[in-house]
Amino acid sequence: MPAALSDAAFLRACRRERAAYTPVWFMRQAGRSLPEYLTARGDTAMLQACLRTDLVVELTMQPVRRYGVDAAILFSDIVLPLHAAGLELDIVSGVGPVVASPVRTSADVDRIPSLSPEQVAPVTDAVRALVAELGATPLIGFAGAPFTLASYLIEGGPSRDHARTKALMYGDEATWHALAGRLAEVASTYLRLQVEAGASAVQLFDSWAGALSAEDYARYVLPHSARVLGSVPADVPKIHFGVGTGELLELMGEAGADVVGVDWRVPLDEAARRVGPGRALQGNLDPAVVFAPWPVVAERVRDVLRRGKAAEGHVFNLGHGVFPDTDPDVLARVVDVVHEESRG
Ligand code: 1CP
Repeated sequence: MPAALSDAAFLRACRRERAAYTPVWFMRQAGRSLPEYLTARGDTAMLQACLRTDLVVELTMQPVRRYGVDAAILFSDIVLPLHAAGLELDIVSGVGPVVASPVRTSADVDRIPSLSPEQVAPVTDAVRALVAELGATPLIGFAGAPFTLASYLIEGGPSRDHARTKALMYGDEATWHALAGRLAEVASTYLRLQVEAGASAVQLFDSWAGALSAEDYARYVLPHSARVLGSVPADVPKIHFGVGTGELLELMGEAGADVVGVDWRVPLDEAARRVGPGRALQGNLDPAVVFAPWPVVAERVRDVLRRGKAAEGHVFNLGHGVFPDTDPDVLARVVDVVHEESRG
């Protein structure tokens, strides 16, 4: 890795080293509120777009150019590797991932294919092109964690309460572990391929893990996520994120994260106490705050920065993804305030 890249503020903060300023990027910075995104994607279906190298490169670069963020995240989706491996699913506009036949029995689990490198060649080609174009700006690769992926497969689509997922988990533990094990294998392969192609950090999205108690998370989920994170080379920073995970922050760190992602519900100084030493934090401006008048936004940004000082390393982010109707100019101003204030 070139020295300028290795020395980037984002990677330094992930490694809990002093950085010249607090680095910032936004979950879902690609493919949301940008007019240039809508123009570039046109009527290309989401999963098709994720497998077009030229589009992935362009859509990943757009927020870097527009906002001056300190890291790029690959334009893709957590269900992309399952689709590429041959599982029948789609991303329905305005809904999210939808699975043709939900996975609920051990025979269904056996249908889940493993992922081979050539199936995601357009993605790894995009990673290589991006690394060349990004220079000293790090590229974050990502995958969906076994629980969050399993929820889509078991429920058949997005779910608020994850009731069927929990029913399988609690009622048929062997099938649950078989399913989570397969998904861990797909996620590990997908992350390894992105890292080999040049991604300099990875994020494991367990967006819906907050639906579980700490006890259930430890028993049914943590071992599988730990396997995924453990499969990534030690020198590649690993971010582990979920929504509503205030009660799980310590365990999500123990699963093997260098950086624990925190949603907007737990202030970062309290999150640092819960996570304990040896890990950095990422977060955690409420994504709805950007709709408030600018002085309120600026004060909230400063508050996140102040509380983030309690962590051994801090990567500024939203507490969850950018809302689709967010004004891009406000996000650009947030980046400026984070940089100015943290330069001290
Ligand atoms: O962050 C970025 O800018 C990169 C792009 C990205 C990422 C990181 C997309 C593009 N998806 C994701 C990850 C993802 N996908 C997560 C984890 C992050 C999170 O918690 O937000 C999850 C849960 C999904 C599943 C998903 N895909 C949803 C959520 C549905 C639900 O259960 O509520 C949706 C709406 C999608 C579709 C999707 N993914 C990405 C885009 C641009 C879109 C919209 C595509 C379209 O509708 O045309």
